[in-house]
Amino acid sequence: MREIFHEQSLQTQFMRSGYVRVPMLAPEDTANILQELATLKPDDNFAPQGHGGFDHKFHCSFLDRNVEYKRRAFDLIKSSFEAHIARYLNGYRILSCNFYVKPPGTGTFVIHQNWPTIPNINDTTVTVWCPLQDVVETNGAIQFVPGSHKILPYVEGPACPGYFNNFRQTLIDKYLKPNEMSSGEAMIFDDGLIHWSANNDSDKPRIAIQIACVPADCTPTFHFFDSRHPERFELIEADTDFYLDSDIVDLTRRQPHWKSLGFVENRNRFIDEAEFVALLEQGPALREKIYAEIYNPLKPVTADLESDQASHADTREARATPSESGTEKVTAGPTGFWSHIRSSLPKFFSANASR
Ligand SMILES: O=C(O)CCC(=O)C(=O)O
Ligand SMILES: [Fe+2]
Repeated sequence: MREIFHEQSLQTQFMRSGYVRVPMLAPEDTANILQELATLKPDDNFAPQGHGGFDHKFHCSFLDRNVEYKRRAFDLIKSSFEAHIARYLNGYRILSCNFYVKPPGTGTFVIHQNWPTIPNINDTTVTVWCPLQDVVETNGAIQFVPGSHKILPYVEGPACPGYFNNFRQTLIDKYLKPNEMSSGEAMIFDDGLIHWSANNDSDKPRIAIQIACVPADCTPTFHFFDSRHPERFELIEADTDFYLDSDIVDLTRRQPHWKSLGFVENRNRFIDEAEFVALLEQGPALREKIYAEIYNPLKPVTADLESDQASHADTREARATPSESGTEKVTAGPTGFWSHIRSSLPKFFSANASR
């Protein structure tokens, strides 16, 4: 079993609910970051209108198109948090860092799981989320479905909306719970946990920091979905620079310079509320198995990947050519998954998803 936290009580709590809340920044750290943030100049001026069909109404550093800004934001956040994170997490390193700013009166998120950032989706990557002012439900506190991590092998991504796509409003009405937090506190959560935040209905921007952390012994990867091969994901090496240099739109097309690390099966499928409730109930047992088995050093997780990579070696060259926009043949996978994707893609980052 992977020891995610130095402290056993945090590990136990995290494995059960998918998140822990911990003190992180001192007030002077927060003030210093806000001061530095005021000198940064993203292209969207912290009030985005969306681009390329992605209709986001919150600022996210990754989604901005000013690469110099993205690098400065990354350096500022990394240097401010690295030592604090090391106090809690055992053997994890920072992969990417973002400011998330919701201007007054807007910024509703789309409900999601974070994209996998390593090959094995049963292993644990985490997000550290730290607000720079107090947060409550009405100014965009982060909301979780407790215990929704590691209950279904699902890969979200720029072309793959959440497996709960058919009951999003129900999640908001019945399952998502807001977390009131003080400025400088942090949530450390499993990237598979279902999360969301509502509009910022206050008269001040809601500023938060998100830091994606990966086990230092894993190679970070992006799961690329190609509509011509809906049965699989291609694993693309994707370390820090990948997120700094790529635009969200780039990630929906195979880029010729990407380094392939092989393929994994696409097990994605949409479920309904009844199955979701059943999976939440079975969660502790499902996770016990995953936590216990998957890190067994006698059964290396790379074995499957290597054989999969070999069996697909003949098709690799064809895949390196990006497809023409809108001309790809739509292939219904075993679950009819791709047909759903086409209809929901433009809405993926919609600020209006729940309003
Ligand atoms: O800032 C927010 O409200 C959401 C952040 C988020 O989705 C994340 O930290 O992964
Ligand atoms: Fe997220």
